[in-house]
Amino acid sequence: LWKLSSTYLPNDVASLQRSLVRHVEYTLARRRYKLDTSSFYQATAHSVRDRLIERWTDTQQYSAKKGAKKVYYLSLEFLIGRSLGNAVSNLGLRGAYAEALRQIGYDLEDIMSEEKEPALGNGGLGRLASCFLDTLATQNYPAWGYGIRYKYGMFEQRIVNGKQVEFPDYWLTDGNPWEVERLDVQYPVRLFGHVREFQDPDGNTLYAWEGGEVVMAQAYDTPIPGYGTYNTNNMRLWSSKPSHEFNLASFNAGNYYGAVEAKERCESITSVLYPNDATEEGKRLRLKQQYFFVSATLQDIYRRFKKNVGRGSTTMKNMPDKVAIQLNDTHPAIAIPELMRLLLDIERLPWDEAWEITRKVFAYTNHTILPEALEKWPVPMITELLPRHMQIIYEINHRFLLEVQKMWPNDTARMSSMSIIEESSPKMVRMSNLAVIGSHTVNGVAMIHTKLLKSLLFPDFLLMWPEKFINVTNGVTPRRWLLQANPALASIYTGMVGPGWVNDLKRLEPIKTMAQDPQFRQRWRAAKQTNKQALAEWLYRSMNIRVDPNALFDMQIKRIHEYKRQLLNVLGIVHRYAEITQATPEQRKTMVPRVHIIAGKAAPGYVMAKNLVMLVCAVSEVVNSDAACRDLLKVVFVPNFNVSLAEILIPASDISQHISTAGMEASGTGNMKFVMNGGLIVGTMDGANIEIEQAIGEHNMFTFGAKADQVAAIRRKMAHDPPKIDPRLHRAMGMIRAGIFGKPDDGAYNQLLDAIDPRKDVYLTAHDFPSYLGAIAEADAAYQYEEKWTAKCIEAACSMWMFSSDRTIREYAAKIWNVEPLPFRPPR
Ligand code: 26V
Repeated sequence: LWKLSSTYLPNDVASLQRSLVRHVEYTLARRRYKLDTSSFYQATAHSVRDRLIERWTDTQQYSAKKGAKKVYYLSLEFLIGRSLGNAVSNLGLRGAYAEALRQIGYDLEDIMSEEKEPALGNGGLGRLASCFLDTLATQNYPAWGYGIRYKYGMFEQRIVNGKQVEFPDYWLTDGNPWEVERLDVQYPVRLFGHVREFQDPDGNTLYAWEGGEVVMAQAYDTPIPGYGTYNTNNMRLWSSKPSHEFNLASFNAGNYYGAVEAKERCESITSVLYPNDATEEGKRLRLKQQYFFVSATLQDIYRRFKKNVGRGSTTMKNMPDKVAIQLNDTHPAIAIPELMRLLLDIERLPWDEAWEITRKVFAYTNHTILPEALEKWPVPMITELLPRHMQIIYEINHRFLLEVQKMWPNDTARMSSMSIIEESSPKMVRMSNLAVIGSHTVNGVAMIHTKLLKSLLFPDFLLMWPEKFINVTNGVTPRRWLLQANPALASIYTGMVGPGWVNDLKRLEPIKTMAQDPQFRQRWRAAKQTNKQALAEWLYRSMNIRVDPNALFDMQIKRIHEYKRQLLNVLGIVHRYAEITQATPEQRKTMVPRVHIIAGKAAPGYVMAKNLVMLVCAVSEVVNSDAACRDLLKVVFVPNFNVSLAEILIPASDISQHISTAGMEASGTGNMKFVMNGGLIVGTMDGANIEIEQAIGEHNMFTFGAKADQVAAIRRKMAHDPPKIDPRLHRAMGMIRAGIFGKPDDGAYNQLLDAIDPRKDVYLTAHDFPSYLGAIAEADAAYQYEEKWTAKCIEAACSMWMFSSDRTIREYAAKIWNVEPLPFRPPR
C-alpha cells in the first residue's frame, strides 16, 4: 500500500492542465469541450484541492507522530471568504494556474469570482478567527479551528424600495469543493434528560446524565494552507443530523410523520447563523447550537488526547501539556462545565484534579464590554436542556464564592456581582463570569479595551487574580488583505524589498524613507489610482452608478450599529450637501470632490440600524440626482457587504471612518486593513485606532471627539445642563425632518434624530459633531496637497507591522498557549 501511495503532484503548467481536464471529465462528468466559467471553477477548485490535501494529510500525520501540543480555536463564527484565490496564492501556484487556464481560454480572475463565499459569521469576531487560522498555518503552529457548518449563513442583504430586505443565504447550492465530509467522525450529543445519582463500590457518589434525546454531530473538514510553507491546518465544522437510535425509537412508536418531523428538528440545530443583536426569539436554539458545538468538539479533542494517555507516562493530568483551548468570546464557554463533566463523570477524577486540568486548558478572549452583548442564560433553560451542567455550574460557583468569602469576608455586594448566578427572576447564568473563573488567562483585543475590561467589567476578579488579565491587540492577515486584495501595491512592495514582507511586515519599515522620493510617490499614487479605477468600474457594472476615480473615496464599511455612529457620517454628508447647494462658483472650486461609500448589514430585528440604512439610501438618492452635486459629491450604499466586497473596496479608499463613541469599539480590524492599503483614517480615540495612531504618527491620522475617560462626565453634564446644539447640526437635522430625503410613514428618521437629544444622547453624536466636521475638513485640506498626502499614506502603510495577525498570534502562543511552531518538511 505504501508503494502505491502517491508522492506530491506535479505543478508545471502542462500537469495542471491535465489535472483540470481530468476533473472536468471524472469529477464533473462532463465532456472536454468548452464549459461555462462556473463549471470550470468547480474543476479548478478540485485540482487545487488535490494539492492542498496532500500537504494537509502529511501535516496532520506529522504532528500526530510528534505528539505536539495543539491549539484549538473554538469559535461559533468563521468568515473565511473565498478559498480559491487564497489557496493558489498560499500554495505559490497563482502564476502557474493563471497560465494553465489562459492557454485553454479561461481567466483565473473570472473563475475566482464564480465562488460563493461562506458567510458563517457576523463581522469582526468571525473575520478575526479566520485571519488567525491563516497565520497559525503560515507560522507552522499545530492548530485547529472548530466551528459550526451552518446551512444558512449571514443573510443576504438587498435594498428594496430604499429599505434593507433579508434573503436566506443558502451557500451550499452548488456544493462545496473545499470541504471533506468525514463519515468516520461522528459523535452523539445529548440534550434534555435527567441526572441519576449512584454510589460506586467505594461509596463515592457519582452522577450520570441519561435520557433526553441524542443527535449526531457530523464533521466536515476544510484545509487551511499556510503561505510559503507545507503546513496545512484543519478547520472542523459540525453539522447536526439524527442518530440511528433516534430513528429506531421514534419510528417504531408508530407515528411515522411525527418521527420524520423530529428528525427534521435534529437537523435544525445547525441550520442558521444568528445575527448579533438578535431579539429574544430563537434563544433556546442558540443555546442548543452552542452546546452541540462544544460537546462534539470536546469529544473530538478528548479522543485525540486519549490516544496518548497510557503511552509513556501520560495521564489525564497531562492534558494541559497537549491541549490549549481558546474560547472566542463566551459563545463556547459551556465547554468549561462540559470538560468538568467528562473528567468527573466519565474519567471519575476527583473535583480538585478535574478543576485544575480544566483551568489550565482554557483561555477566554473578550470582544465587547457592551452590557447588552454579554451573554446570560436563564437558569431554568439550562436546567431543562443541560441538567448536569447546571449542577456543575452551581458547584463551580459555590467553591468560587467560598474563595471570595475568604478574601472579602461578608462583602455581599461583591459576592453578588462576582457570582456566576445573577439573582434575578428568573435567575441567570452569566457566561462571562463563568469564562473568567474557568480560564487561566483572559484577554482583551486592544489596549484601551483591556483597560476598560479590567476597570469596568471585571475589577473584583482583577484584584483576585491580577495576572489573569492581559492584552493581545488584534491583527489581520497581510496575505488576504494585501497580497491578494491589492496586487498593485503588493508588487511595489516586492519590487522594493523582495517577497519576504508577506510573512514579515516589518520589512516594509525601510520604505518609509521613500515617502520623500517624488518618483516613488508617483508610483504609489498610480497603484492607488488603479484600485480606484477598478472600483469605479465595478460600481458601474454592478450598481449602474458612475463615480469619478479622481475624487476622494471616503468609506465606512462595517456592521450598522448605533455605537459605530453611521448617523454621524450621514449628518456630515447632509451638511456637505447643504454647503454645496449654497456655494458660490468661487467656493465650489475650493471644495474637494468626494465619493462617500457606506456598506454594512443591520441585524434583522434592530430597528434603529434599519432606519439608518434607509436614511443613507434616501440621502444617496437625492444627492446623486441633484445637478448641484454633479462633480462634488456622490453617496453610495453598497448592498450585501461581505469579505469579497471588502477586498474590492478597501484597496481603493483614501479615507475610512472609524468613528465609534470612545470606549465602545473593542478594537476594530477594518481600521488596520485600510491603513495597510494606503488609506488614512478619520477616527475617534477608540479601540485599535489609538495604537494605530501611535504606530503611524499623529500627523498621519485625523482624530476627533470625546475621549473614553470623558464620556461619562459629558453624559451626566448634558443630562441636567443640555448644551446649545451646533447650528450646522441643527440645519442638517432640519433638512432631514423637513422631508428633503422623504418622510417615511413610520417616522423612521425622526426616531433617529430624537436620539440625539442632548438629554439622552448616549452616543454623543451631537457632542462630537463639531470636532467631527473639523477632522473631515482637515482631511479635505490635506488631500489637496497631493505630494504631502501621498507621503502620509506611505509612512502610515509602512508602519503597520504590529497589526499583522502574525504578531498577534506570536503573542497568544507565548503568553497564553505555550505552543511552538512545528514546520513540516516535505519528502524529497
Ligand atoms: C453577540 C451575539 C449575541 C446574539 C447572537 C449572535 C451574537 C454574535 C456575536 C456577538 C458578539 C459580538 C462581539 C464582537 O463581534 N466584537 C467585535 O470583535 C472584533 C474582534 O475582536 C472587534 O474588532 C470589534 O471591535 C468588536 O466589536
